[in-house]
Amino acid sequence: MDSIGSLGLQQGEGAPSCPQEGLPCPSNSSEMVQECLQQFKVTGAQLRQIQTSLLGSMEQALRGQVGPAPAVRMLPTYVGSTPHGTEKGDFVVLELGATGASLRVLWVTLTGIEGHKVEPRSQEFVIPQEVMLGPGQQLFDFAARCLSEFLDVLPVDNQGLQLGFSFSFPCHQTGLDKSTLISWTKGFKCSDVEGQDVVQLLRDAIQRQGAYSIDVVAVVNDTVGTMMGCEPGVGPCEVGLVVDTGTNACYMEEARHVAVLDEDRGRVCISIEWGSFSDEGALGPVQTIFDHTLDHESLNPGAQRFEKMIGGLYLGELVRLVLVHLAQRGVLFGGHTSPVLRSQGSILLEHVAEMEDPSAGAARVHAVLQDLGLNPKASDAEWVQCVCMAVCTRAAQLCAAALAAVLSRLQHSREQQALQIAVATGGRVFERHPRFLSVLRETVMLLAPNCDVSFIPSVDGGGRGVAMVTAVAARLAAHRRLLEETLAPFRLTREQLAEVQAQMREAMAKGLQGEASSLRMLPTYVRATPDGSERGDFLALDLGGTNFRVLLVRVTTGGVQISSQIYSIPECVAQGSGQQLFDHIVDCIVDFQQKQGLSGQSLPLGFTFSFPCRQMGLDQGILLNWTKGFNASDCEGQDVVCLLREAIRRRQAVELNVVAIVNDTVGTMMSCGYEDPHCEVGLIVGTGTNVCYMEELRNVASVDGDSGQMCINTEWGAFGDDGSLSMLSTRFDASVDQASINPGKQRFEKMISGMYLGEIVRHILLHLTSLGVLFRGQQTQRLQTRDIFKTKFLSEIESDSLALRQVRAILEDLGLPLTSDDALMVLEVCQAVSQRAAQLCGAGVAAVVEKIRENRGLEELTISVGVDGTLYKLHPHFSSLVAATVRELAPRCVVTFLQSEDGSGKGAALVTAVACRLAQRTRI
Ligand code: 0WK
Ligand code: BGC
Ligand code: BGC
Repeated sequence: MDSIGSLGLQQGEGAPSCPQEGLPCPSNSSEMVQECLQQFKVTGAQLRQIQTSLLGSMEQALRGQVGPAPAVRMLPTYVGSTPHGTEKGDFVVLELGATGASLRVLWVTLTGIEGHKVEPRSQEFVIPQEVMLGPGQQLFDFAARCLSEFLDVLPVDNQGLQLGFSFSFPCHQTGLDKSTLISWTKGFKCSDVEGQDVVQLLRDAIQRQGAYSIDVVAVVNDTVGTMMGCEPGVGPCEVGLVVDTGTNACYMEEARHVAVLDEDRGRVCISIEWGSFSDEGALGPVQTIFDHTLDHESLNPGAQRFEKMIGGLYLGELVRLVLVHLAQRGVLFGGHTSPVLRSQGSILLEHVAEMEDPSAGAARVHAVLQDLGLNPKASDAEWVQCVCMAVCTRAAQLCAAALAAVLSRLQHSREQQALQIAVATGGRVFERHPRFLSVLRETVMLLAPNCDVSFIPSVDGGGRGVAMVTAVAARLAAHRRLLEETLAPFRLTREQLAEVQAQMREAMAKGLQGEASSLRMLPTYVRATPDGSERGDFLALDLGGTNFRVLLVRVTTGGVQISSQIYSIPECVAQGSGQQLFDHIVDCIVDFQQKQGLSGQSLPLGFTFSFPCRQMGLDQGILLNWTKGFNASDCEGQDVVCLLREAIRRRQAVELNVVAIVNDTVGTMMSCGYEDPHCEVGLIVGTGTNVCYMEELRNVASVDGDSGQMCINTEWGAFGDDGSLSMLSTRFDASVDQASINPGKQRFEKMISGMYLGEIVRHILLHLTSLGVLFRGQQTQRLQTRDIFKTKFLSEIESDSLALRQVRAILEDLGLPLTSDDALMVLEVCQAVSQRAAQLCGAGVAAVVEKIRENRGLEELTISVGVDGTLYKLHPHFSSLVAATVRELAPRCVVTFLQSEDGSGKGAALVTAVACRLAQRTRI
């Protein structure tokens, strides 16, 4: 096996008779050459050690573990799939860095038809040394000038051009069009670029150039362009290997193995950046004095050590250093060197390719050495050819060891013993060094025997591949624009929220004065919050939220004990007859009494009835209209306390003393007020939404009296039913409203509460699917099903602890075939909808607390708001967004939000307790 070293030196036709171990050779000069050539021999064991060590570094970097920096970077490229072949369009491609001191501009037309190719047009521009080493702005301005020069000769518009930027240096990518340069390599060292987003630098330069409006939609590493440029018929290639001035490879890794990505499905292309591999243990033994000298004199000493043994920028230099070494010891060229030979970088890749090419023959080598100012003897030419072959063979073998590490990684990540894989190759070392690929192939076969590898030369250096990625990026960018356009109306400005606050204040004032207003500002006849002197056992009903509850509330000196039972209100009952509904309620009460051993007892009962009621007293409430999916007949316009009492009467042998009817906002305020006397506002954000607060009686036109306060149920759910919110209403709000059982009603509620947010999201997803932005444009039956997208999904999807993968799981349960980009977009839709809801709610609360502050003529108001409702309680960000909006719009109010623990049933009981205490006092 250890004979691998010699493999590279096969005695091909015209190959010089480079000395082999043990073969007879002329005097000590050949020993000295041999000793030099020996240094470039790499054993099988050494190659395996490099393979293993590189694999170890790759896996360490994938795990993203802390600890000593892994030798290779393993950079995600945001390319998640190999080309579909459906990509189409005209693209400009700018290649910088792949081929050293030159950049290339291409015009690539993708037809989107398999096998139908349009030859790209391209032009190469030499980059002056001072530009490669000068200020970054100069380099990008140079690139922008080349772009214009190239486009000037093409019959193209100067508008709306889409560009793919192939930037062949190590970069941290945070998106297909966002990439920060980590460090320069390969003879580049421009200032003010490392740590910068190179896409932005190019955009700025194109802007400065001003000749063309070019949209830079993607930045791609050259290895990725090479892999993506693989002929679909042959591929898909899942490894891209470049050996040009520098060297690197990329490959398709299972996304779940890339720790920095929170993805568990699909694959992602990783740029390995193996040029920086420098494990002393593995590389040390194969590095020669020439490698150390080369590194020491390079632009980036200590960096890119592996690349400096393989990349085309360095092969010539290695040969030069060996020749200088041998010449200075009198072994070559009669001990003479030349100024050219002594000058760094004078032997180029082309020189080595020519001299090493077995078919070139001694004469050609002679000519090249003469161009270098040398006067070589025939034997010199042979030795020089041997040196070239030794340097290149080692480069190919080292490259093979690295590639074998990638193949082992693919076997691991795909749990495949036998791997069949296509590797796209690109770069002038492949194009110019015919033996490079053959040595590489043979060495790979020995280091990775279970891998059947086909090497596919990239047709145009990856330009087409970059265009493919650009096409995908352009599609994603277009989708992102459509997503932003769709969500823009949901992104409310401070001015818009302040306008809602002002409109709400105006509507409150009008409502209190009994003028036409979308806010009914209903007096609740609750004049005070609890003072702690309440006592007794009370029954409470809680109707109108997600659950119907019957509660027994014991108010003692030791506090309040509650036992309750949840009962369902089937839709057919909620939308049946009023009699049926109230009979159902009484059935539940009776069931509860039996379970609690209360049968036959007539406890005072407080009825939390979470619908708009005009009250004429604590125990009288005329239902104005149903909301939230309730629609029982013969109730609107009726006193619901009477309806309950009638139902009780219908159910003989039941004694119940209905003392109070309260709205759930009032119940919540009272419930929290029992703990915190500052609590003078009750807020519900659940199935529906609403707020109540303690208003100065002098401001309540419909109730006599000027002193003291009364709790007002604003019924803000109906805010905007007069059209005052139309400026904020979107087409999706209109769709939800039209499909609701109360179109035109509860417009504010339909933008905020749990019954509607899921539907708004569903309508947006349908719209985005129809635009082809989501789910590849495939409308699914499920997504067209009303209420299929529950509001609780928003809370789940937006929870920080939920990775995208779980978002995907929720959506897949809905039968939605989605990509990771889809999952991300659905998350953004949910965020936009819930953020608007929370901000509108915050603007409403700001209006209420500011009203209270002004009522009391206070500079600053400290107040608490009792809150209940599933959406407010379960959504991960809703409550903080509401609080932030209130702070923004009511800076002179210090507002504490108290989440109600016991629901409004307790509040209803406390209201009943107060009523009973007051009734008792009047009786005494
Ligand atoms: C729990 C309260 C109840 C209120 C409900 C609102 O006890 O009175 O109606 O919160 O939240 P939802 O259940 O509609 O989410
Ligand atoms: C760069 C890589 C690039 C390789 C081949 C290296 O110097 O760091 O990003 O892919 O050269 O061009
Ligand atoms: C009702 C209010 C109730 C709110 C919260 C709205 O639909 O009109 O009375 O407070 O929902 O449950």
